[in-house]
Amino acid sequence: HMDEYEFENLTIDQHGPLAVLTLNRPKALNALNSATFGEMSEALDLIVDNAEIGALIITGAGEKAFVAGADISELNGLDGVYAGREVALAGQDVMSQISNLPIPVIAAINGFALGGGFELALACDIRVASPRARLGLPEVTLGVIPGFGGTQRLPRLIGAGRALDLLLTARQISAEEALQMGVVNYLADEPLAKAREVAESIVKNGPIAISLVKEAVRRGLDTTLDAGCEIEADLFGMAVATADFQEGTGAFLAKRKPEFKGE
Ligand code: CO8
Repeated sequence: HMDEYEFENLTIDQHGPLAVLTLNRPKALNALNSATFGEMSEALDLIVDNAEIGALIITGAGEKAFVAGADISELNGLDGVYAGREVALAGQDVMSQISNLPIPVIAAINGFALGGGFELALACDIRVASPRARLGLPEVTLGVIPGFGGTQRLPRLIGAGRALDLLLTARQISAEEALQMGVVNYLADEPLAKAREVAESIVKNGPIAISLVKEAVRRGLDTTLDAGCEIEADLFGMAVATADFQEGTGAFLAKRKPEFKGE
């Protein structure tokens, strides 16, 4: 059982088919240092290897912050083009590990999501935020740029114009403004509870279909419409070849609830 695993900077809990990964470094408002990235990567491996788990929620411990960015004291020690590039690539790997998971990932943004914390939320599939959350990309105020996928994922999500405004001004936005922009999907006083509710509504569906939807969207964003539609047709074919497809369509016709087996 996953609750047995001990990490220093995060916890993982399992509630039936839902896993919750909670970043927990109270002394730095859950900022991401290299040790935390290493633990995240290990935790994600455990989650993906656990066939019982159908969805993952990522959140931050405490009232104040989801994640206040990359760890600035660690960044401050970086020296030279090569070192900077390596740190960015290492963080990007973990972000990609999240977006490539075959299960849906929901960010429950309970407070500040700044810099790398915003980028972490962007690597998730769906975002739920507390009305008190604040989001922003303050990197340029520190003389650096986002390095964990933010310059790429944000414009894909909300368009280049709105993304460049946030990237260049470094202004913090309220959760309400983030909702209007389409950065977050839902506002909720209890973002973790709302994230659980959203996850529950996803895990009722066919797990193979869910993972194929994620793959189709992810791969389609990297290519042309025609090539993306070809990817969709390939993945549609794979879905049609599953027992879950027989079950889902058969259950509809028999007027009963489907019981998906992930086969
Ligand atoms: N890194 C390290 N420590 C942090 C960070 C951080 N990102 N954020 C907060 N802390 C620490 C503070 O230093 C403070 O520690 P201490 O108590 O020892 O002084 C403690 O957390 C509490 O923070 P504050 O006292 O500052 O709390 P406030 O309520 O006054 O302010 C804020 C809260 C507004 C969230 C404020 O802490 C803040 O502005 N934090 C930094 C936000 C930021 O700029 N984040 C972006 C970092 S850059 C980044 O993420 C780049 C990613 C790409 C890197 C690519 C790699 C090459």
